[in-house]
Amino acid sequence: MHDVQQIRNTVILGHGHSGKTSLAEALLFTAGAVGRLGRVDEGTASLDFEEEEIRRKISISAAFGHLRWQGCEIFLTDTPGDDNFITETKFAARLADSALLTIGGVLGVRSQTEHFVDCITERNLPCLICITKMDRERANFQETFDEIRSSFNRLKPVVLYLPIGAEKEFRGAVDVVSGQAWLFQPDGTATPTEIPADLVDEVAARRASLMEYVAETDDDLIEHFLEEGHLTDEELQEGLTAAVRRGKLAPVLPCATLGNAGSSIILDAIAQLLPSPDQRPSLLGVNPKAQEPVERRGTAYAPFSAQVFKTTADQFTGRLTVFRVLSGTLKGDSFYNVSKGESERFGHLFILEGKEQKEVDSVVPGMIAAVAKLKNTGTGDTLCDEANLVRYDPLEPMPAVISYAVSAKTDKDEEKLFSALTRMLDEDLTLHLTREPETHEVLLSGAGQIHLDVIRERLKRKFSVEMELSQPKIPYRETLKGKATAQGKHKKQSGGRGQYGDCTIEIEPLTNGERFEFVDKIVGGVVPQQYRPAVEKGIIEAMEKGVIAGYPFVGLKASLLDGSYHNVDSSEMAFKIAGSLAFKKAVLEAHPVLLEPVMELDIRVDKEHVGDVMGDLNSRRGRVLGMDSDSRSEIIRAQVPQSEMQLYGPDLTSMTGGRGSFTLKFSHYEEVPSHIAQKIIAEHKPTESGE
Ligand SMILES: Nc1nc2c(ncn2[C@@H]2O[C@H](COP(=O)(O)OP(=O)(O)OP(=O)(O)O)[C@@H](O)[C@H]2O)c(=O)[nH]1
Ligand SMILES: [Mg+2]
Repeated sequence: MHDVQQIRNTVILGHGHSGKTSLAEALLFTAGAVGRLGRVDEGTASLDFEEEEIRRKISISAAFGHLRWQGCEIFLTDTPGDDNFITETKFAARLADSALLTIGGVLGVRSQTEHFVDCITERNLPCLICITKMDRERANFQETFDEIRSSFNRLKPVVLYLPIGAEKEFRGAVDVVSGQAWLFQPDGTATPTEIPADLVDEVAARRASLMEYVAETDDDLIEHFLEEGHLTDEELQEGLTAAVRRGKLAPVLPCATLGNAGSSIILDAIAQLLPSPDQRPSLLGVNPKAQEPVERRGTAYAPFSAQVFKTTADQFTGRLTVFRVLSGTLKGDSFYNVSKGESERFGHLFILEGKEQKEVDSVVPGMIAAVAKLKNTGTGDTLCDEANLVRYDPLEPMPAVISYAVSAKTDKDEEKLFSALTRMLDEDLTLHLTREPETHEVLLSGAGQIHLDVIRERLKRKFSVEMELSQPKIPYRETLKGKATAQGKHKKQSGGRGQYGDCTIEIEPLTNGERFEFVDKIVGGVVPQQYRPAVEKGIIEAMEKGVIAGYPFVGLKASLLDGSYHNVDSSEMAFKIAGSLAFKKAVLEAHPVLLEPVMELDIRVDKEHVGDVMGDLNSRRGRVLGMDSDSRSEIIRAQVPQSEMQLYGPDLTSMTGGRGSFTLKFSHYEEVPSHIAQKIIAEHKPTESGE
């Protein structure tokens, strides 16, 4: 049924708003895979079908298209361009055989474009570059091309088609290789035409330049070129195809897919120039049992292997597992999940077309397939033939950059919320749920503000539960710097049985890093043995509640020095209260201070942003520990108080135009500077009196 040599699996990459979804829709429509040209702005795109995408007019999840062109079966993955959803884009890029990179004809290269170019060059993915929105005012093919060449020469861009007309007049393109000119038709196809007179010389010049580029990609060709001064038509065509398939040249084409202009030339280029799965290098994995490296080729006859790159949770249809077949043929009703070490059975095999699922009997390399209701398979898992084990590297999500304390809007929904969130963790590896032991809050962390907003909307739509997010509490602590002695006396002797407890304690800082130490220094029987542990308990309980700002008290050594008791009225309870009174009184005399958690921060930025990022760290009370650099970026290591890092993700994005990233982990506790501590203490006061 499916001929691997005719399959193309290509991922569409590009910065947000560069026209990826519109391009995919135009390709699907032109090839007859969908009945109408879907439009993002009208909410009719078959690939941006989720409500959260329609409302925002952006792509949030990878979506899949499937079409036939020139005898080829093309699997398209449309990806999100926004930083918030980049993890899924990276997963999709890692499992594709080739890429279409979109760059807008008006705005050109954006800072985020670099992420996508990295995805392409890291795997040496064969790619076509589509200069989009050529119909817009001020769209400029030549300037955009020059910009691509100066920013991303590593892609080796070459002009494959020259546009005919510009802006509103953009109406066709000339194939630089064959010299054939084409006029675009509203249905996305193109009809042959004469090269406009004013383009004749330019086409010739472009062809000469292309020839040189192609010749340079191959030793035989360059030899021939240098001898003859040119390549034959055949050498040029074949040399170009070979160079593109090996990722050595990236052809550039113009299009304006909103009016469906240029779709057929892009489809032609996908079919003719981009590789089939069996033309890509072998895949490297390991056999986990034998602990040996294993290679797999992308042919239908190799042992079956695949990798899961998306899992969706749906309240009604259940779980859908989407995977890319990497080698071999899958038929039947089960496979082996080597990452989990168990077989999984499934009912039907599907391929995806937008939100539709189409059942198929078997799948071969290059195909993106899906099965429903697997029990234990998750994103990143390798699936294979049980008799021929292979496991590929897992997919690493981008680190979370923003955290909020999460709770249900109404208390009764708490359980429902967390069960829904737990299901969502499954489908979204950038989402994390953690319980903070000190503040007792549950934190929801994600890839950015929009990401968490989308999660909130999805929870409401799919699980009918409303979530609230608030700034997480900072787990401050209290401690003391001085020494003090105080007496605590609890005495009540009116009516019924009285209460009497009296103790004197001395407190001082504990320097061994422990939270608490209690020393009994009572001589003789001024406080009977049985009441002394009660004093200790009273202090511990009071420590948990804190003294100056309501945070747990740490680093305390307390010595019980003296006290008195009453034969009838003394009790454990009375001594507990006396202990806590003595402690609270003593603390106020012992120079109490607040401690705050300090985080260790690694920031990656490019050189030009180092100054801004350092200046900003300074204003956040940060301390730079060191700087490092690798081939692509500068790495700044710093320590910054947690309270200054609350919205660092979005801030870093705006400081660096999306080209910065960071990781954060707890380092240690440190004293809060007194002017800041005063504010925190003052904020605590009103609730204390309200208690
Ligand atoms: N004039 C014109 N507008 C276009 C063209 N292609 C896309 N647009 C518009 O550009 C905007 C972004 O297009 P999308 O296709 O959603 O871009 P995208 O790259 O998928 O964006 P994200 O999914 O958010 O990353 C929309 O308003 C489109 O209507 C085009 O060829 N011409
Ligand atoms: Mg999109």
